[in-house]
Amino acid sequence: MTINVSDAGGRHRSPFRTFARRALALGGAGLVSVTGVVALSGSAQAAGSTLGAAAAGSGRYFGTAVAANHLGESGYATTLDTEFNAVTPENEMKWDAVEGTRNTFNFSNADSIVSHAQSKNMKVRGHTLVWHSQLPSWVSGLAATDLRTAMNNHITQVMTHYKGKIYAWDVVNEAFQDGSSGARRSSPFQDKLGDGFIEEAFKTARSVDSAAKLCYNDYNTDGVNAKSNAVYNMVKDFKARGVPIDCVGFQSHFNSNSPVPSDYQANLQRFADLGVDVQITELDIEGSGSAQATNYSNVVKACLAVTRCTGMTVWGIPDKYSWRASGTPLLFDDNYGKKAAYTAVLTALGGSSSGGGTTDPGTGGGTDPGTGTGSKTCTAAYTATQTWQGGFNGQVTITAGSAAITGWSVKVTLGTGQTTTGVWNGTTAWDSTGKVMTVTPSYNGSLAAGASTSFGFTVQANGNTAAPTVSVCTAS
Ligand code: G2I
Repeated sequence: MTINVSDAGGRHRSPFRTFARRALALGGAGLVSVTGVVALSGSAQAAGSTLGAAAAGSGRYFGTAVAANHLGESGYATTLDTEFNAVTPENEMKWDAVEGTRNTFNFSNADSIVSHAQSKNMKVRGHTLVWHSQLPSWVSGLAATDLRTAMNNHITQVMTHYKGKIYAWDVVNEAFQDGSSGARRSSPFQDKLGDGFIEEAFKTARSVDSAAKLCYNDYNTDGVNAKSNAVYNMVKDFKARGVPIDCVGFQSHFNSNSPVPSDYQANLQRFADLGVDVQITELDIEGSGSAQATNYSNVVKACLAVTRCTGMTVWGIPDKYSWRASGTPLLFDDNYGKKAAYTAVLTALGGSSSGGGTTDPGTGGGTDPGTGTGSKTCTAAYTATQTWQGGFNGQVTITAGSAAITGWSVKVTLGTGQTTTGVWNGTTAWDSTGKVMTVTPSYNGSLAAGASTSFGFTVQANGNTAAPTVSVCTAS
């Protein structure tokens, strides 16, 4: 369950006691993921003037694939930092990049992307752990038992290295065949380990980082077709048997041969109805001008219409760095100029390039303008990330509105009987009842417009598994 609230203001924060401590490591059997839906903000949220800020207005992220070797280019870095609040390393986390030699891990390029993202409070999608492509030949050469060991070790080492830093992992990528067969794709994993390699990968992933959302990601699954039906049946089966899966990624690489399907939204919705989040993970649409713009707009609207569509990622920033540059499939031209597609996306997200129009704190419908902090706002969205017999972990994601903020404060009220046994990434002050904690940043107070951070806490339910109430986000 998710609650979004919004408030603005510049109230003073008192010195607070720190209860920061890492989440309990929760392992194994009985762990149930209840990662929840994202609801629209309940009160006035300034319309964003950037993609990230506009998406944040409905509690979503807007991300891009990033290549480490472009981060030094100022136009690239500026556009990334201004427009996006999530990143996916385009190639740097793939098996060949991080474990080209068995058990020798090289994270340097991926680390540079993750630390850049963290410094800007952007979400990171991890891409990808188990994929038949960009797979070193030493892996393909292994016999079954050894391959299983290598797969689980790879997942464990990579996820451990990035533990706590990844919003969602593409645990398994592109495991199904194209066409009408609905069969699994031949790969070293499929051919030697059988269908079970997918669920084994997800179970291993959950055991390593229980806070990251675990996704299955694929292409040509964007509409209802034989391939998406096969993925759908797998996800349904996983949910029925308690195999951990939190999300499904729809790559959404479109062109005239593979246009945006008319049942795109319906397809996202049927997956969401299985109890998983859905995400648009690698969006690009070949074309130009108004036709391209309309297609982009339709994709964004489809995500916004599906409550559990938690965010969108385009597969690169300027056309020139696209994996299919000649098709000019992205939102920015080679000089980082905004294309018609950019404006269409921003508009579909509810944003406006003229500066938003709703950022005036004196006229915003329902937000408390506070004192002296102008248009600074934030929203706070609660998600239960894990439950177990006797308790649960909650996470609150704070997202800045259309102006950068340097501090935030969120009030969390526990239910009757509930107590917390730990709070992390936040500093707490309790009221005299011991039920209401005001949480302020421990290190993560500065957020760019539209950027997010989160804190988490463990609740001992004492018979009450209701979600705590997250009531006010105050920005300063
Ligand atoms: O193919 C588009 C995407 C389909 N879904 C999974 C994604 O991971 C995939 O991304 C692309 C990257 O955008 C390309 O940049 O994956 C390709 C590889 O399958 C990437 O291309 C590779 C080139 O093939 C290599 O020659 C090159 O060394 O990029 C490498 C790094 O630039």
